[in-house]
This record gives sequence, C-alpha cells and structure tokens, in this order.
Amino acid sequence: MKEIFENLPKVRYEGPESNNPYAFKFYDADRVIMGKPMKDHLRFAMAWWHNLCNEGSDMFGAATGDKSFGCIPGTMEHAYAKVDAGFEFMDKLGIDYFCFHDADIAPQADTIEETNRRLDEITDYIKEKMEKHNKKLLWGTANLFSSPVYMNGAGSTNSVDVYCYAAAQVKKALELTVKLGGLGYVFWGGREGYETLWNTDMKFEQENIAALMRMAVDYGRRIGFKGDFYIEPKAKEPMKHQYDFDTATAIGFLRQYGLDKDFKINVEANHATLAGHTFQHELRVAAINGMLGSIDANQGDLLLGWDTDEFPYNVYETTACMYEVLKAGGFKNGGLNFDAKTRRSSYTYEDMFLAFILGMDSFALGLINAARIIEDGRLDAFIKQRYSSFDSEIGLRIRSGQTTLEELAEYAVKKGKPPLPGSGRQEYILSIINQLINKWQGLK
Ligand code: XUL
Ligand code: CO
Repeated sequence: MKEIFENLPKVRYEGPESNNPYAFKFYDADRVIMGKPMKDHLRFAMAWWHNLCNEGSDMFGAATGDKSFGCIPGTMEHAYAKVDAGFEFMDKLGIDYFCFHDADIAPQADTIEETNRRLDEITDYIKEKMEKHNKKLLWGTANLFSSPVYMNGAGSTNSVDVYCYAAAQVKKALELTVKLGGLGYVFWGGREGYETLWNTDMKFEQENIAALMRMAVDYGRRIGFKGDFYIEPKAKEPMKHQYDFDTATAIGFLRQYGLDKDFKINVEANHATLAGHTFQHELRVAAINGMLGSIDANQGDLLLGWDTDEFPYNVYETTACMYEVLKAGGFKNGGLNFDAKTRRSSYTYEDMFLAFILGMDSFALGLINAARIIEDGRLDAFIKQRYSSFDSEIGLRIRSGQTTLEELAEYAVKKGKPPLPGSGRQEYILSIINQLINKWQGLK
C-alpha cells in the first residue's frame, strides 16, 4: 500500500536535548512513572474528525488544508483513504486509540439504510486495520448536530420524527462501537440546549434527552456493550445555552434520571473554560463523584470566547490534569483524546505531526510533573494538616454524622469565638509547584 505521509518519519523519543522537530522530547512511551509506563497512563487517542476530516475552513473563509488524500470527498473511496491515512498516522506517532463520529467515517446518504450499509462496509475495513495495526477504539459517538434536521437538537428537538431519526443514528453508532470493541460511547449534546426560553419547554426537552440516553443504555447493554457511557459537558456553542453546561450540571442530570450507574463524564479542557471553570476544576468535580471517565485533551484561548480546540501546550494545565488523573487512580476505560485541530494557518501534513508531538510532549511533561508533586508529598501533608482540626473528637463526630446542631452550638458556646482557621499558604503551595515543575530530575 502506498504511504500517505511518505516524507514523514516514525516519531521516536530523543529526549529534551533533541532539536529534531519530528522527535518526542518528553514522551518516552515505555518509561515507567509511578509503576506504569507512560503510554498506559496517558492512553492517547486520535480524533477522526479533526485529524482526518477538518481542513481548516471557518465562518469567514474556505479550507486551507487538504484531507482528500487523493480522492473525491464524499465518496467511499475517500472514506477508505481516510482509514489508511489514520492508521498510518497512528503508527507513526505511536498512538494506540482513536475516537470517531458515525459521520466522520463514511459519507451520509439520503436514506438510513444506505448510510448504515456504508457504515457496515467501512467498519469491516477499520476492524481489519485495527487487528493488523493493534489499535483500539477509545469511544464512538453519533453526530447529532451537523445535519439541518438537528437545528433544535436531537434528544431535545420539538419534532418527534427528528427524535426517532436521532434514535436510529444512536442505535447504529452503538452497534458500530460494539463491533469495534469500543471502551466508551459519548453523548456530546451538540445542540441539546436552547436559543431562547420564550419558545422552549425546558423540562420536556430534558426528559426526552434522558429517555434517549436510557434507551441507549438499555440497547447498548443488550447488544453486549460493557464500556462506559459518557456525557461530555459543554456550556455553549453551538447553542446559546447547552443543558450539559458543566460537570456538576451533568452529574445532577444523570442522578435525577437514574443514569449515573452507566454514565461517567468525558471532560474537555476547552469546554471547562467555556463554562468559566478551570480544566482542573472540572476534573476534580468528576473525580470526587467517582465519574472521571475520559478526557478530550485540548486547550482554549482565554482571550477568545469560543471553542478553539487547540493542541495543548500549557504545561501548567497538563500538570494539573495529570495530577487529578493520578489522584483519581488513573484511567480505566478512558484516555486522552486529542479533540484538537491545527490552526488554520498550519495546513500541511507536517503540521499534523508537529501538533501531535506538541500535545503528547505536553501531557508527558504534565505526567512527569504530577508524579513528582505526588511523590514529593508536601502538598498532601499540607492538606492533611490543614483539615486536622477535624481529627478531634467533635470533628470526628461531625464527619461520621453523629452529632446535632444543638451539640455543636453548645460546643461553640463553651469554646467562645474561634481563632482564625490557619493560613492557606497559597503562595507557598504555588511555589512548591513551581519548584517541582522546574526540577528536571532524571532528564538531562
Ligand atoms: C465539540 C466536541 C465534540 C465531541 C464529540 O465541541 O467536543 O467533538 O467531542 O461529539
Ligand atoms: Co470533545
């Protein structure tokens, strides 16, 4: 088979001193960190849509890149070429996982039957390639937002015909996910939200979304899907307000409709900042609720109010992310999916490689730093000490729910006005992080 990225090499680790643009400076797949190889901590995935489909068009201008891979777009020949390109790309970058929407892998036809036939055909080929190249499906999903019929959402639509059309797509996408041994299935509520409340029955729409998810869980489990379902929260864009605004909102929704046993959260960095949170905040909320499932690894631009989906380069952020992941016990079914695209002006095949090298090295650094912060122990010790007044008799009674407001009030009267609760030492804590982030032990 003809190589597609023929002038681009297999990317290898050369270490922090290397000036080779096509080498990893920090991602050393087999290097063991806290008892596990880097690749097993990070579980990098390629997003089919950005890497193999997106050509850089935006609201103001046409595509700058070319992902035709020598074929006519919209044909099955093109779909096959994308598979070849994707697997060659993953091999060359050393990426073990991928994620896709139904609409990314085969052109959609006018009828559901023909679309599904095409999906069956292309997934036969993807399956064959997965076995040959030893790649795995991190998660699958259905694109329930691009078609004009989804202008008012899929689960949240006002049209029962559109709702059923969406159900047909979810059913098929689940079947494909199972066929390819997928570890997860994502619901990103692209247009599940509203533009104005003056024409919207919010309760009705949310009940319908929950019902669609319930049916997906029932069907998925019936056909043998053992992985995790995910909600991927996003505050806005494309809708003015999306129902899965942030992790806390999504968890509340899952609990309200009894979906919390089957669903976890797929946290996306850029979506966190769109909700006015840090990436770390979203990860922590998911983790403390036992719902940190998977991550869409990208980065937003705080000066821009939209989903720029940049390749992550902010090592402080990747450090915070990997700290949360390590503290939560690491990924089980999830991983780091680069839901990221090269800038419109970075339109060549070379840029695709350089972007992944940037992202993978940024997360490798994040992992190294996070492990160092945990192994250093000063943060944990400080946090333990900070709450240590709760180790007292009354504190333990509060923690175990064995006290009353009256008892606490009596205690307070006896003790009198308390002293200040102790310094949070924020500046000191941040200086420890800086010290550890800049300490390249084990790296020349
Ligand atoms: C959009 C987004 C999606 C989901 C999958 O902002 O993140 O690509 O990850 O539908
Ligand atoms: Co995403």
